[in-house]
Amino acid sequence: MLGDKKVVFSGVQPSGNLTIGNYLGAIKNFGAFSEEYKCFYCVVDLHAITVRQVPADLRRRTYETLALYIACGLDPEKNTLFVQSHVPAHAELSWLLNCYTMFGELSRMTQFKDKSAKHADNINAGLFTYPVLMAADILLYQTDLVPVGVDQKQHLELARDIAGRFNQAYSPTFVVPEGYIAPTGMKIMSLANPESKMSKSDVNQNAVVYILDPKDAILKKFKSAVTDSDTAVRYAPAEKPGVSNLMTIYRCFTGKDYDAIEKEFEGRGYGDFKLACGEACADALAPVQSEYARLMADKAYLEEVMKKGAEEANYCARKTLSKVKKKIGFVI
Ligand code: AQP
Repeated sequence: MLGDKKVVFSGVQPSGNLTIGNYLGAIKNFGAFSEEYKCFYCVVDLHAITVRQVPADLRRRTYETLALYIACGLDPEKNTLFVQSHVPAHAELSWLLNCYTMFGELSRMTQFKDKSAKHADNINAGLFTYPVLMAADILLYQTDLVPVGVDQKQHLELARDIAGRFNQAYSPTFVVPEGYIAPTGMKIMSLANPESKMSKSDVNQNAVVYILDPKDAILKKFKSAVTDSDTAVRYAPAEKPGVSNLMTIYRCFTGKDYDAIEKEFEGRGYGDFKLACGEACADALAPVQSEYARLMADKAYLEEVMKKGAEEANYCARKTLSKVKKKIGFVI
């Protein structure tokens, strides 16, 4: 709680161009909390460097991610929007929490296993302790609710365990956060390989629809999406993962449920269905894209938002950090 409001925290890494997975699984749902909760939405640049980044790209994407937050409906007057590295308490608390996190716990994290396999030449310690930094992000703001995609559920569980362990070792210090997984977005899968998550760092551009893709690229990507040799538009994730993934995307963009979608495309082939998916996606993203273009032309405004956000976030974060240091026994 902060004042009389419960707290929401979430973040997105500026590690690539944001995808419709990031949009449907996370950002699109953030705005719904702004009235009822005190919301902190962070551009998590410290997390992004667990994978090697080109400096100029990282800097540009930090602005882009912030602009996308706003373009997707997050009003900086109602939400604290900030950049993680502008609030030193994240890195500091992360070190402290490292000492309350077990090696075995981190070894079990599936994201670590996946990313180590993907980046075998750079399995750095940051990749391993990533979930501890994520726990610090969340716990610093005494967060009640964390809206994330289902892929982050395991990290969130760990954050809860770390909070509980610290509270038990000393006395209640952290709110133990709950996750909020959007009922529709869940996990958007790659268009080229529906068995794996759609990821912004995927090297196959056709597998991923970016929020900023122009309409013709969106239509083309949906047209070439992997389906199956059947022709029926039917929701059956195990049997028809490609079509089911497209149905989830169509459902998220149109609000229609799976039964309605099956009826709508009964007796029609995949071609019609894929075109409808592409159209629905492009139509929904068009207003986000034009607002984004307007914001990116006003860098001074984005810098103002970052500065104000960092001040608000620093104020709250420092309070928690000094409480933690006292409990541990540091002279402060
Ligand atoms: N495919 C997805 N479906 C649903 N939700 C997703 N999210 C990411 N991909 C999907 C959610 O987006 C938020 C921000 O993710 P992130 O930037 O912190 O990192 P990530 O989960 O590792 O996302 P990516 O796109 O896969 O990035 P890279 O390729 O850099 O690793 C999170 O809430 C996440 O759940």
